[in-house]
Amino acid sequence: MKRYYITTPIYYVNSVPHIGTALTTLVADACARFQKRRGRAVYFLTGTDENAPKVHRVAQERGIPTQQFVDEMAEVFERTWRALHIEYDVFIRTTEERHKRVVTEVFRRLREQGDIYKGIYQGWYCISCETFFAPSKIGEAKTCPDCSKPLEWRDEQCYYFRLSAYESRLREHILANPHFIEPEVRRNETLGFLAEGLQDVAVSRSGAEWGVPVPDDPEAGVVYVWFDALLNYLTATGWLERGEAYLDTWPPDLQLMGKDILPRFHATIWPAMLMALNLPLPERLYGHGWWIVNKQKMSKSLGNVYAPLEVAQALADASGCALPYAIDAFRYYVLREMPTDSDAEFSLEGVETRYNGDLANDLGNMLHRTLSMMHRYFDGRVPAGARLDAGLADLFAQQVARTTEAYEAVDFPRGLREAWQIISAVNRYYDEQAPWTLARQGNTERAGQVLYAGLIAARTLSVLVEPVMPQVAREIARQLNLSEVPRWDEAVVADAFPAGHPLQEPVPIFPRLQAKPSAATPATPAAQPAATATPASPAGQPEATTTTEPKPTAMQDLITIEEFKRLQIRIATIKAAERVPKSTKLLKLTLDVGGEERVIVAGIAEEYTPEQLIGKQIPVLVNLQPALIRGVVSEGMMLAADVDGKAVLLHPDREVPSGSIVR
Ligand code: ME8
Repeated sequence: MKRYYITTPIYYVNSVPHIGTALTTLVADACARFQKRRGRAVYFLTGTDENAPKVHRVAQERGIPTQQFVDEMAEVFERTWRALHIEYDVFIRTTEERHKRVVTEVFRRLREQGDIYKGIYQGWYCISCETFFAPSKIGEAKTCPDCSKPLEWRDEQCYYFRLSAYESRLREHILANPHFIEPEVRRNETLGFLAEGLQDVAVSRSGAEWGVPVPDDPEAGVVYVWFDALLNYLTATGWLERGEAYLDTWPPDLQLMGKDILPRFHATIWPAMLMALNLPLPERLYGHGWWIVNKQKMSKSLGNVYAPLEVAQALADASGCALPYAIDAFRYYVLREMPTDSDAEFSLEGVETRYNGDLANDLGNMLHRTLSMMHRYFDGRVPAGARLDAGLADLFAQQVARTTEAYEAVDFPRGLREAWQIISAVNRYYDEQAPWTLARQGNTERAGQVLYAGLIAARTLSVLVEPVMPQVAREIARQLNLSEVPRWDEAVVADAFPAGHPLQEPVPIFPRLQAKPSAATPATPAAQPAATATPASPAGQPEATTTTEPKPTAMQDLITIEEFKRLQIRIATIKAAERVPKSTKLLKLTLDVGGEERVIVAGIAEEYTPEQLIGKQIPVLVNLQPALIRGVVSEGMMLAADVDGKAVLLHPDREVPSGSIVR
């Protein structure tokens, strides 16, 4: 069966991931998870665009060999995406040999069949947008029509791709397939772009030293980075090596990107290249709007470029929310506020407001108060005979259908609004029925019936939020004592909880924000986030959650063996060690924990040099919540003896396999 193939753009590695690139990748992850939940086999591709002149230029400015620079940056992207709970299937890098082979092969084929021909290029090039512009499109100032940066003049021999030959076929395809380009506004933009007439595009750059060499013509330099980059989507299917088998993935079902790179590149050059290769076109191209910050475009010079993990960490610090759930809360904000047709404002105040309102007050509170009352009045067990009212069952099913339809249309803001209607319905139902009063008056049967609606709603929400907040979904399921998040097509089951089903103790997932989030630093705008007023609990509802975590118990408290067993300590072998920039105390250690690689940050730089550590074996607590330390995601903690505040390393008595359990 063909897999549902989803792609993001591959990102230039001249800068680190930010909320813009995170947006597209998170939307793609949510779509991929949604399709998986619905039972489809999914193939989710993301990666990095490394052969660009601007990438080479930045590496040179920093005095780093370009290959080393792109290796390091690709790792930063992978780590950031993984830390954001993004579950891609393949991470492609355009410096990989398999990709270069595809670029070479396609260039040769199109040249042989006359779709690529040699000419002279005289015109302007924007290195920031990596785009050629005909002299007719350029004004007096010689600046880029897209980004306004100064252009470079090019006068060189080059190869052209015969884009103009595909203009009418492209127009026909767009007109005949209303869903090929979405949303509507992008489709119209593209048709407008085509109406201006398509010119052939330069697809090689002479004199350039970084990129895929033009095949069989060393004088011609390298292949134009966009021609190279677009082919990543084909490389990742194994098109060149797998014969017909690549059709288990090809063509893409959904290609996601920002509006900046849709009309000119993904909706024009890309399908024309595929037509020239006689390959089926993607089913759907979706171009979302941009994040803007303080009503302005994000840019390094304005200092308003947010780093996603720092936003999540600031939220965790300010609220006391565990980092995995704060990361999910960030994901929720991104998908709830995502710019679809037009642009949308990103702000830390907005993150806080959604967190306190939608997550702490609505979702968290519904789960918490329902479980609290189940424990208070029913000893934490589902009472016999309870079942969801038919009216509510219909309403829940209708909201699931609406959410499904919106997610399918990549409209997560609408999908989440529809899902939250279930929470509002339960809150209204509780207000009307007052189960706490029923229980105190001895009408436990009716109280149980009412609370059952809250349980079913929480179960349904675990399904609907999974694409957006996977860890939160799992935690909701755990508190409901379900072995896993239910399947999408079983999101509403009126009698899902049998009589006697034991429920876990409620644990607040989203403690309310009390403090101002500490500023999300390096990549943070000057503006500080505003403190958000804590919305009061709904009046007269004694069971509204107390969301603060219990204070840690006193030091002398003894722990049980069960508590000790929760600590997963393993022996790790140190594979690499380096200083964390601008820190005298911290080292970044890359560990082998039994076939799995982990990075941790350890405060031992004053006692040990990186060189002393390579190959050493140390005990590491591996199930510690990840923490962002000086821009590095630390995924565990090494254990060492503390001698007058100085760390002294511990080693096993003899060498043991990496990953050995300590107990
Ligand atoms: O264009 N708001 O890479 P890139 C929303 N390598 N999304 C944004 C954004 C913002 N303010 N800023 C960036 C490239 N994005 C090429 C792609 S694909 C074959 C080659 C997102 O690193 C959005 O998805 O400049 C945009 O399309 C992408 O980042 C551009 O990433």
